[in-house]
Amino acid sequence: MNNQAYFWQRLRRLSADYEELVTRSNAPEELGNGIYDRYKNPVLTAEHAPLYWRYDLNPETNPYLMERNGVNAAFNPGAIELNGRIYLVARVEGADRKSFFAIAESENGVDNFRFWDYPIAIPETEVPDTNIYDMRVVKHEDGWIYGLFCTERKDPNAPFGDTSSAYAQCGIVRTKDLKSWERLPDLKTPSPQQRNVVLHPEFVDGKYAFYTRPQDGFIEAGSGGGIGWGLSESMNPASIDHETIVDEKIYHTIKEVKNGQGPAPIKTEHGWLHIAHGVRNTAAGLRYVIYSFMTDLAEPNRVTHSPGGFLIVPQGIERIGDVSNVVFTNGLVARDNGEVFLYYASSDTRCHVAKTTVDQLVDYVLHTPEDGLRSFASVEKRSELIKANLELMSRPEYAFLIKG
Ligand code: M1P
Repeated sequence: MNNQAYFWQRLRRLSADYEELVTRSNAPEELGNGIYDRYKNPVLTAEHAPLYWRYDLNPETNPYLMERNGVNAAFNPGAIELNGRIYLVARVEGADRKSFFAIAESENGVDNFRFWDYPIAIPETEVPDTNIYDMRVVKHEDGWIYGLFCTERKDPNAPFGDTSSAYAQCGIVRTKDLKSWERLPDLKTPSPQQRNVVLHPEFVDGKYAFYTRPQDGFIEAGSGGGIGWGLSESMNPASIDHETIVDEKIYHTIKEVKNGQGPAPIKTEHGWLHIAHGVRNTAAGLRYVIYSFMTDLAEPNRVTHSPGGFLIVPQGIERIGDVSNVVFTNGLVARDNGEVFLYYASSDTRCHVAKTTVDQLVDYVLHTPEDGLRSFASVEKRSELIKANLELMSRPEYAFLIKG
């Protein structure tokens, strides 16, 4: 086969495979856990990146149709609903390890996500970002849509030869239409580094309110005690003078090493419903799970309910990827009809959706027991449940349930 024929045949095949992937319908897994339904297929993967992002499509300059600009992963998306359509602001990672943001759009929020033609060119500040990722997209009551993300730069104090020390801060952009983005100065806080910073959607005491994640180093939260909180007079520039801890990391829990706010919380009649990630250590490395808690409506920095354990834990294929044993969320859509699309990524590789409702999440958060922090307390709690259930199971309507 001559090169031209090879090129066109290969392009047709790639195009057919791509179309099959992006038009594939998705369905919830059967039964679920009563809290949410995971969907069978990931909603976004590296392969969802359009062919024209990855290949030079000119047979003269790329006769072998080589993938020279590969995409490694599509994960950790911010999410927003606008005019009934769902937009994910995904973290796309190129083969060169640089992450960037790109918008993928879907009508129903569970499948047929297609990237817009171009990724977002986030304007730089005076100190250019080396890497940007994990945007939390928030419709604020001031009328702007803000995007808060992690900006990573090489540590200027790294000794000669140290090519991996970095520092993380919170970058901020705003938009009205997801098309044109204005860069604002990075958030200033008293902490040496920041990641997982999220803007609260409403003013608190007339100020902008932030969930922060103070950390001593790039990876280690260190003395940064958990999900933090701070207020700023303005967004341009945004500056927090005093940081307090909302949800602390705790020994021998799912958030022992560190934790971080996920998307902006959902306002419910019972309080602000938060989805977050918690990290613990294992002999096989860090394990990231998703958990939830609720804070007071008038004081969004005061926890009122804190179910013990995880809400979402990596399962099956989710456990495997570039950074294995990770589920992470920074995007959800709570629709006016009460439905919630919770977007989460697995192992820093791909994005999934779990569908639930505000009612289900509220029920889960209000009525799931807290972590007793000791094995004895866990057994006590479980035994109470078993006792109550065994009593129920002596009733005729439970006769089909086999004991033991
Ligand atoms: O690799 C897992 C996650 O690690 C970071 O989260 P955290 O700051 O809580 O450790 C982030 O880089 C996140 O993007 C990544 O998914």
